[in-house]
Amino acid sequence: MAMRTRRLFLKLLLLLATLVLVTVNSYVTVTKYKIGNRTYYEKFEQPWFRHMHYDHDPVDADTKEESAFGKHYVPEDDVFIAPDWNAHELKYMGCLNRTCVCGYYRGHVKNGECYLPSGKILKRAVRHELRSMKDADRRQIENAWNAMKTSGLYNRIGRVHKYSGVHSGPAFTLWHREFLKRLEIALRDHMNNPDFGLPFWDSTLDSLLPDPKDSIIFSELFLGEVDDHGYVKNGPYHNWETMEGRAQIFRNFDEDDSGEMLNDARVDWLIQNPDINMILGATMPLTTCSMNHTLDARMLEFSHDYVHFFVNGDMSKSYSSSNDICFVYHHGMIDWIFETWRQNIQSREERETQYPKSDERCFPYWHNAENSMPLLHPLKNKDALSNGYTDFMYEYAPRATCSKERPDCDSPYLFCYIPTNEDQPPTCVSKVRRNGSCHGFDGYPICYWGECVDGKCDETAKKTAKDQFKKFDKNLVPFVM
Ligand SMILES: *[C@@H]1O[C@H](CO)[C@@H](O)[C@H](O)[C@H]1NC(C)=O
Ligand SMILES: *[C@@H]1O[C@H](CO)[C@@H](O)[C@H](O)[C@H]1NC(C)=O
Ligand SMILES: *[C@@H]1O[C@H](CO)[C@@H](O)[C@H](O)[C@H]1NC(C)=O
Ligand SMILES: *[C@@H]1O[C@H](CO)[C@@H](O)[C@H](O)[C@H]1NC(C)=O
Ligand SMILES: [Cu+2]
Repeated sequence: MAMRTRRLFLKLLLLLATLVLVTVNSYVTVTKYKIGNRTYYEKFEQPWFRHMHYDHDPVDADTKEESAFGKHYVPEDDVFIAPDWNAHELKYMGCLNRTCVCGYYRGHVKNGECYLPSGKILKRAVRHELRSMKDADRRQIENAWNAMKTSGLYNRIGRVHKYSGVHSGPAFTLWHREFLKRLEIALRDHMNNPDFGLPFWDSTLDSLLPDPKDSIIFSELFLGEVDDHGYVKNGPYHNWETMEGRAQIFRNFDEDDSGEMLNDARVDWLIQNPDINMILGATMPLTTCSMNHTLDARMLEFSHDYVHFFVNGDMSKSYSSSNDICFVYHHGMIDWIFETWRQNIQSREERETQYPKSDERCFPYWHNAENSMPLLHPLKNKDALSNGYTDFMYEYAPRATCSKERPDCDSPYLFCYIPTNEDQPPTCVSKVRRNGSCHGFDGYPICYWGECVDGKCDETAKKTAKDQFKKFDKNLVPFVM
């Protein structure tokens, strides 16, 4: 009898563990079918997607011309302002090492080092996740962006993406790598301490939240909140005039069901993937392509798309996405995935040579290794495979991690989530903003302000002693433009 009770108890425990696992570490997507007069539901449990996705199909070869075969669309009523670099920028923006770029900062080269006018030596820029930087350091970067916005430099560089960003194929990752490198060169020139590089937004930190748009990342401390119409109403990027002259950035959460954050399952799948096509493969192949890879919905470019769809608004279209700082920070994360994959899978030599084969039946010539990157002269697509980017120009700070023994993510904006299932490692998760959903995380310090009451972060509720891991930043003052 005692034995039976024990077994039952163990069974119950197992069931409970499974339930928790299902709610937090995997998603159930449902497809509805109508056959005859009846409705059927097909349920699919997996760790990759919150929502079902439309199929990514090859492009019909007959529509090659009308589909523009991968070129991105600009609305007909767009008022064209020609993008370009000035003479000073043209001289330095293509640089892949620090002695080359030194003149951009009006420094001088001595013994192979670049000495800045301040006397400091130019180092590799360190790129941090937004929530893993000190507030004062992030402030400095926000001020630099705002100076670039005010002077028109940000929008001028934004137009380089608007009119010539390359998408839907092998050059996508490389074109954006080079674009971010240039934006970072300009950004560092506007900072007192140029040791910091372009920060990035690791949306896997938001993926486990019951409602990722309630993450602290969308509070006035980071990317800003939106008003009832979707216009960014506070934070460092408040009143950011778009390239088209609108007074604010526009975000339209919940507009597109395909939208979702990156998550660990997807990122792990990518950074360990032996198939180069999952990272650099054609995402819009023609039907005439003798496909050597499936159009897996987890391919890097597709995975990247869903975050654009999640934020939506300006982020939903390639011609307008550079209006939103989310674009810059999200692409920083895409570049982190690319770099981590390079380090995990390729040798130094392979990193600079492996590239999907040119084939007109698969993707247009502008994706070929030998093609010049539009508006990123003098570089060709294959030049962006160079080890110079991360040997000399920038590096990534390690990701925030935590463990049972050290349940701390070294940030007041993150907490350590410890799954009850022993198979699942503890992981850092973003805190939630005011009135955001904290459902399912009882006992965790999930609310940045206040307490989790009835599944919502209540700013007026008092903190309790159980918030043992919470660190307060007393010097934090809300950003005021
Ligand atoms: C489906 O429903 C319609 C309307 O109720 C009915 O006329 C039809 O016979 C039904 N068809 C089948 C296959 O049951
Ligand atoms: C730095 O870049 C310049 C310009 O591309 C190149 O001529 C030079 O050889 C590079 N130096 C190093 C150390 O790679
Ligand atoms: C696919 O593989 C075939 C046979 O190995 C090759 O001829 C073709 O070029 C490959 N296509 C692509 C797009 O890599
Ligand atoms: C949070 O919700 C309460 C109650 O609905 C409301 O009074 C308050 O204005 C909200 N706060 C914010 C910052 O939205
Ligand atoms: Cu783009």
